[in-house]
Amino acid sequence: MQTRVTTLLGTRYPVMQGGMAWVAEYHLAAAVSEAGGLGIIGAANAPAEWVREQIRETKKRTDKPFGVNVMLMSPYADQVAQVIAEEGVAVVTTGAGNPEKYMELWKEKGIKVIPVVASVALAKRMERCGADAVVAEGCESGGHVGESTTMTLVPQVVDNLEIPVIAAGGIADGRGMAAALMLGAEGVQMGTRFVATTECQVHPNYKEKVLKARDIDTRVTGRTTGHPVRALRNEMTKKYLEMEAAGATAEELEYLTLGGLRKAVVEGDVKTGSVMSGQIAGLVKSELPCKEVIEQMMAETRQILKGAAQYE
Ligand code: FMN
Repeated sequence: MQTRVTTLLGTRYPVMQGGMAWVAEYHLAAAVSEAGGLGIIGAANAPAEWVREQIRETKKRTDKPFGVNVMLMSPYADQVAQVIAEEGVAVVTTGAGNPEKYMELWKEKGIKVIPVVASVALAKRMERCGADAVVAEGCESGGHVGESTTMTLVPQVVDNLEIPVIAAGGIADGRGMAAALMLGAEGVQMGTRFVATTECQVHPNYKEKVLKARDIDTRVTGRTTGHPVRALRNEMTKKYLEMEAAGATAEELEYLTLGGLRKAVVEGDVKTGSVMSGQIAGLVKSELPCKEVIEQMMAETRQILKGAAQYE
């Protein structure tokens, strides 16, 4: 399937794996790229040398394009931006801020810059500052979330931009992808679906929790602090939401989640850790290799798009 996104990314399919803190390391990124999508290393708050090593390990496993997700609020963002330019990757996705100050550095190296946005205003600002595409991420998604749903956000971003739009949030199969294309997106990014893959290195407890999740099992914590995060409900989210309702301060709440994602991903503590996941976890019922996830999804998408003629 060819869209402006496959041309931009240099991939076979318009499918990206979301950069996920602690989750998206080189095994996963390389597997997604080898399968024809765009694998992405999640740099999050990691030091630049960790990112360099991840890029090099990914290159050992695939000669296909892959990307790095840069969290612009990271204390290491400047060094990470530099490492990315030095090592050379195909794509950078950015979150939590404005990538404008790195644009020249990356563009000079031919790196495509794709900010993740949750509003039309931010999407327009990113296009003005030279973004090659945007990921429009709806609040169904796992991790940090905005206000709008994918269904409402994507067509509004599409209407306001010239550059291609990639839809994210709540997509895990061909039905979701076909719907995203119908909304005007030219590609999709998935996080939660890729957590439950063979190549994903998260602790088995984390995968099991995603696989067992039902439709209503996620919770959004942190609305009162201005940093809402979606995760699967557990002891931590229960306590957090109770404390939030009781008027706890941002500091008290932060203490509860400090290192929480690492605890869940690395140690498998899915009770008191933060099991970030999107609402679509309820649809994810089996752990599969990335190649199967992508190929099944593409076959299903094509089938649905063909069948769409019945509504004429
Ligand atoms: N997005 C980022 O831009 N940076 C991150 O560090 C990040 N960490 C995430 C960690 C987890 C465990 C999950 C599930 C998502 C994270 N995300 C992050 C969002 C994903 O990149 C992706 O956009 C999102 O998961 C898409 O929605 P979905 O989960 O419904 O597929």
